[in-house]
Amino acid sequence: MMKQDWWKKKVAYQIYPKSFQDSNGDGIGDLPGIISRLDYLKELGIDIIWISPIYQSPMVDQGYDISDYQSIDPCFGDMEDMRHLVDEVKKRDMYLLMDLVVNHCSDQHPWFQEAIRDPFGKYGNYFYIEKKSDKIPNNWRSQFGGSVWEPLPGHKDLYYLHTFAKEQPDLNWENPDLREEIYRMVNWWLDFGIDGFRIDAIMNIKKNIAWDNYPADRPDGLVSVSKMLKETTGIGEFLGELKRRCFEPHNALTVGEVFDPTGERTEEFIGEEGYFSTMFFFDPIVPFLHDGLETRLQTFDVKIWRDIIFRKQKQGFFANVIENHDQPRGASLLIPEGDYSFYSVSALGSINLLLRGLPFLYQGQEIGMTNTVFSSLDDFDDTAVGDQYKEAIDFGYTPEEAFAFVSRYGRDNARTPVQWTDGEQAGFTTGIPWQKVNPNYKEINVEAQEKEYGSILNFYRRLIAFRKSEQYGDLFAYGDMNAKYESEDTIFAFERSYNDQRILFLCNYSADKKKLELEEQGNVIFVNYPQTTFEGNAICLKPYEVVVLDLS
Ligand code: ISL
Ligand code: CA
Repeated sequence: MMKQDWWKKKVAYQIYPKSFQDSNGDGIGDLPGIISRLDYLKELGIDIIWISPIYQSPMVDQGYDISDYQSIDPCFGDMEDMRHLVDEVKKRDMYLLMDLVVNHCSDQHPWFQEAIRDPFGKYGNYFYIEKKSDKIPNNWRSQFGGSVWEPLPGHKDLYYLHTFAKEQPDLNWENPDLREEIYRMVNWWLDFGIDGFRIDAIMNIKKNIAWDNYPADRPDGLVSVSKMLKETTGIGEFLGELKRRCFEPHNALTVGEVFDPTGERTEEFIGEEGYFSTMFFFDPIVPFLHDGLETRLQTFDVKIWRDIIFRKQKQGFFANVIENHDQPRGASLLIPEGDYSFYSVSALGSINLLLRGLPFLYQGQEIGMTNTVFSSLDDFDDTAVGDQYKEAIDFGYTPEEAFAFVSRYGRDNARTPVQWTDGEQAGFTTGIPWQKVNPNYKEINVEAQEKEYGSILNFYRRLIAFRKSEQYGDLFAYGDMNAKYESEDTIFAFERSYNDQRILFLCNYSADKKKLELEEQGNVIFVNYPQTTFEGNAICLKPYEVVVLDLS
């Protein structure tokens, strides 16, 4: 039987702090803003909160470039606010995860500044600094485009490695002194009172330090650095040590950002002896993980999506997401255009919450926030968008198609401010928001949905309460999962079972009605339509109807 860790019965929520709630009118969300919304999250049924980075940062990559790991960026508040936040979270019996970004830091971090001053000294060895040679620079392309090698400022013949932006130099995990420094910092935060971490870009920490070239994959002659990461072994030594030195002694909850479409890493990473408590299940939302899926997802195919999910459900207890700060809004990616409605959004939410795994909601998901509208490339703030656009052009898209592509997949879609009200700037700020509010805030906002029983928000509240209910909580947390009615292309159905309890989840993920002969009858225990229609042994499902039956 599956291990019954406490967190498996919980529901988690990601806060992207810049866009959550501003408290002082500077247009940037902050810690006091988060504190002011804790009751809202509690009422929604959230137990675990993950906050994207709030450390001191020049914000080249919105906080994923850290210049001091042990202080809070002034745009978010200060250490006292952080203390306050931790206390307020605990007071509500909730848990707090910070974002652990240790593949790289900021080029403004004192370590890197010291490395520039003395590349061959102690801090030079905290980074990958190499002499120019026939191997350096090699042909690896950074995740945000261009070479991973950048000349070290002030040193003609030296280069440093960055797998993301050039302002994010990679930390040298091969160096035991660097690792010690990281462990000290991680333990400091755990001692401070946080409950664990979401762990950023962790697969990047182990490099092929022979710096071999790989076959180019685009006209720029470079190859995505992910190719090297995929083929390099030995990361387990670092991750095992990190676990033993930090996570284990603190009994921390850890969620790895691990891309693993083949599933080969599941057992090693999140099995009984795994490095992390769990890791995100990205397969169904990150199109580039699958050959050809990108184009198919543009005309969304429920069968492909469902089968990707079913393939890995049994392998491990993953963290389930339909969106995050790096991906489009789930309601825009996973619901065909034109089908957006209370029913489709609630169906998507039900799948997110009732599958096996730890569900993560992303801020605004609970009110059905959608992708936004961009009028030109200037509308984007994200450092990743330039290369996304170039890649689309390289792929053969026209400039119009390439713009449509980044508008659909761009990370800024998920980074617009949370829509709290239909007032000025959607109630996010009294000033000018750092990122434009999605123009649909008049229709889609928290305040309006609180007042309406049949809103998406109130549906999510009932859904989360159902998932955690006395009667079915153990079943959803610890129960098995078996796919059902798989030969029906638009039916998303599965059985969950635990001890002698069994439920059937049924969803007609389509805009057309569907009559389905049932193998077994049961009591209706959860729905997204006011009425359920049976005809003999069949159930007549309306568009995007969800029905959960108790079969026990
Ligand atoms: O964003 C992506 C694609 O849209 C990914 O390739 C992303 O770069 C990758 O998932 C790593 O993401 C994490 O680390 C990055 C940061 O920009 C992302 O926001 C973060 O989630 C660098 O720290
Ligand atoms: Ca602010």
